[in-house]
Amino acid sequence: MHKTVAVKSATTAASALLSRLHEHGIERVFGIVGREAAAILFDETPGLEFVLTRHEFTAGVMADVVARITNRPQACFATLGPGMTNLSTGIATSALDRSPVIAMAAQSESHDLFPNVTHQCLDSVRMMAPLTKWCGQLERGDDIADLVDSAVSASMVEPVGPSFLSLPVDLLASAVSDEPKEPPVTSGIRGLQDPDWRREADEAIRLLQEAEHPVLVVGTATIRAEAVELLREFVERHQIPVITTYVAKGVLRHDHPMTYGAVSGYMDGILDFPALDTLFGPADLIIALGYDYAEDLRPSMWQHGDPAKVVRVSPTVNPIPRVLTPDVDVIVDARSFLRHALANTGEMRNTPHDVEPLRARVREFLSDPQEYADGMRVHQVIDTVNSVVDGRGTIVSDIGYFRHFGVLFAQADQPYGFLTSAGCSSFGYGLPAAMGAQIARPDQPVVLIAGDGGFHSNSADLETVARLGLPLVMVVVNNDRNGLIELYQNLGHGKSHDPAVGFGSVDFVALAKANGIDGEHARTRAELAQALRKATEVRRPYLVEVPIAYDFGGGDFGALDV
Ligand code: TP9
Ligand code: MG
Repeated sequence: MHKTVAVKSATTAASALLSRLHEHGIERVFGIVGREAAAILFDETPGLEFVLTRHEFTAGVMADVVARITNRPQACFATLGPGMTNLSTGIATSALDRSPVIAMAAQSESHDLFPNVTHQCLDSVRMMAPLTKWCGQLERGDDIADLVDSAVSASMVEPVGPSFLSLPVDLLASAVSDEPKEPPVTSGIRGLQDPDWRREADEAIRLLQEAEHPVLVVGTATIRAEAVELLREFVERHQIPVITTYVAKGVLRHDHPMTYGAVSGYMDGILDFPALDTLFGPADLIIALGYDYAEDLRPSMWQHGDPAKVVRVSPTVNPIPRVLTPDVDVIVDARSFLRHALANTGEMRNTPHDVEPLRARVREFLSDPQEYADGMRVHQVIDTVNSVVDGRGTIVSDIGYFRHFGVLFAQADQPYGFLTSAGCSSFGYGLPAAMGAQIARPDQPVVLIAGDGGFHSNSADLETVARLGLPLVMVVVNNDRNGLIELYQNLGHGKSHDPAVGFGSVDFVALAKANGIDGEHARTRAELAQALRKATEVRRPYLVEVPIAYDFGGGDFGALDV
């Protein structure tokens, strides 16, 4: 029998914390609670629910993706010590992938806070500081709302990223003033703005009007600046090709003539075709709009043909001038730049350069009708997923070799219609990212593509998918190995080493069923198309396992610099 504990009536720091988060528009806290449950129940604030996950990394990534899609901060929570360390890869993801996440972890009681000495006590502030935009610890219960405000403000400034708040358990339980607080000042995402940005922008416009083959290289800061409609108008008016980073796909419809695609350092190798040269060779001006090196579209990828002039448009200072030395540096958000450019760009003399040979190669590659005895090829899987999703929803990719096929071929017609972790690329990201996308877009199909390595590194949250009833379609491409790493073994050594990449086989359909999720195996295009159609119609979680194999030979992977 448990003792009945007297229920405290005063407002606690815990309830003040939750109500302040809610005042910032946060509706969910993703995470796992530990012994601080005695101080915080998470039912204190109507409109703010707790979403229990099986791993803290899952909680961090779910918060990241909901924040990314809604362009508003989201929250995740872990217990002290190991809960906090498990959460750290989720926090690293929102740091390198630029998402405004408010991460929190409990901490030992303030009178017993001796890192590396007290039970489960680690120096979480020192650990999280390098990963975060702002990092602090509650020292007086009454400060809680101010600390939440600081965490939110910092996270919403470009480069957008996570904040971390450490919460000693006794202070969480402490009584705080009942005095109503002023509501927080909320704002959208903001960044730097050079007082002279219009002069730089005018210089960029002058270069644009002189250019024959300008190209827009678009990163996700363009989406965060809510500049997608302006970008579409600008492209429509001036017929400028758009090339995107992995995650900025969808800023134009996939079938728009000016969509020249997302690029990856793997693309020449995958297509066995000089794709980067075709895309960038003729360009005489690159406008890197909302450009961010972390998104893995390296300037070296666009350095083909005669050197092009480069304009950088970003709400941050140029972080590594050695890597990117722009001719014109416009320090402002993409929305302000595009508005200015739409008002000031006159007659253009440009013609979009011809990429038809690349498009023909992609069409030929994707239509591959062959049935391979050792498993489908990933391009066949993506092509089949496209035919069912048809740009209507979100395709989410975990990390692995298959991810680069998704970057190149997955169709996306809305911002974040294709999601992957471009910056951090922790494998296991896919399942929680798909869960977050489904929560943010409840009425749209969400299809996850994950490899056996990444998926099984974080598959415990299948139960969470079932419990929350998220109607995800999960496609696991299974080759019983960490295929991408086998590719690198071959690139570096000319051979594979199985003990470092090979797994025993896992029946992922049985695994899904063990977690209350239906599924099936699909071995051909026809079987996969049928399974996907069924899965998108049932509106219940569904897992399809597809045996696959890779052909590593042939193509040129020189852009990877291995
Ligand atoms: N550990 C973490 C947390 N993240 C990463 N990215 C690694 C290790 C290194 N990457 S991408 C990958 C690894 C081990 C293997 C992916 O294997 P898979 O079966 O999920 O995909 P595939 O198709 O390449 O075999
Ligand atoms: Mg694999």
